[in-house]
Amino acid sequence: MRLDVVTIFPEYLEPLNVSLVGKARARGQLDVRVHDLRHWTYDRHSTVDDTPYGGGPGMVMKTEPWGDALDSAIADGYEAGAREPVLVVPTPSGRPFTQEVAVALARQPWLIFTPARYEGIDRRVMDEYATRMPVHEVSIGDYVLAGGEAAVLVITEAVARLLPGVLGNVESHQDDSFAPGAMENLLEGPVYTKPPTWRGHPVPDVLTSGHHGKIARWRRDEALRRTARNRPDLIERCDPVAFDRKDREVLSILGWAPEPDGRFWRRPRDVEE
Ligand code: 6GU
Repeated sequence: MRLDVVTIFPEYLEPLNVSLVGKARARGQLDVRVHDLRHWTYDRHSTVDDTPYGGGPGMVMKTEPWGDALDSAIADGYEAGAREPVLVVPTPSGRPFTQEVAVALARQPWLIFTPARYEGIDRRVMDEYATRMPVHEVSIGDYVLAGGEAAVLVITEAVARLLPGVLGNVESHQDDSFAPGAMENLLEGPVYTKPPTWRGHPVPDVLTSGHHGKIARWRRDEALRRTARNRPDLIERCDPVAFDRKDREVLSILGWAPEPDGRFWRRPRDVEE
């Protein structure tokens, strides 16, 4: 997979040299090119932004540097044999970046990222490239970052670990908390390793019992507990056929009850914990 990133902070992308993504690059599984947007400015101050038409606070990134930078990265990629570029535009106004989107992006041969300051890029840039390639505007969550670079790191890591041969264990991502279809989208429960007791905290007995059936059931109970506590929205969204008798028992103990349609809703509490 080829990745191009156009940014005014190339050094912000240094983490792409480290860990999983760094190793994937070293092995030739990922070809990452970071481009300095200011290279495509021609004035003394390397200006990349200007005041917004229509007024208002903040600045808007100018069309010309982005157009020239993207044209250059795109021409470069095609010359290197890359095909079918997809433009990924990090913006708090984008569609939510989910595991499903990560899986879809991991199937693409070439991603071009355009991290911007949050007031954003002149709309005509996206309109122009949308005539030549798919453009995906994505947000990594409901908060506002000062710029899209951190989002590029997040998206790249989520995508790179899905590429064939990048994760050591092929099955590692099939039971990810948000893997499409996996565990009905429950969060993963807690994990333990040696020593058996640390500072007076023992590992739960069931995990050392050798009872595979009991271990699987315990893990599922823990997953349900953690999901009910941290992400009640995921329980409410679950298709009720995904819950077996024991699941229902656990949810009921946690204060959940089935609606007539079968979906689970948190029972109203007298006192909030
Ligand atoms: Cl992708 N960019 C910025 N600037 N802020 C964000 C974001 C992206 N996703 C959530 N907040």
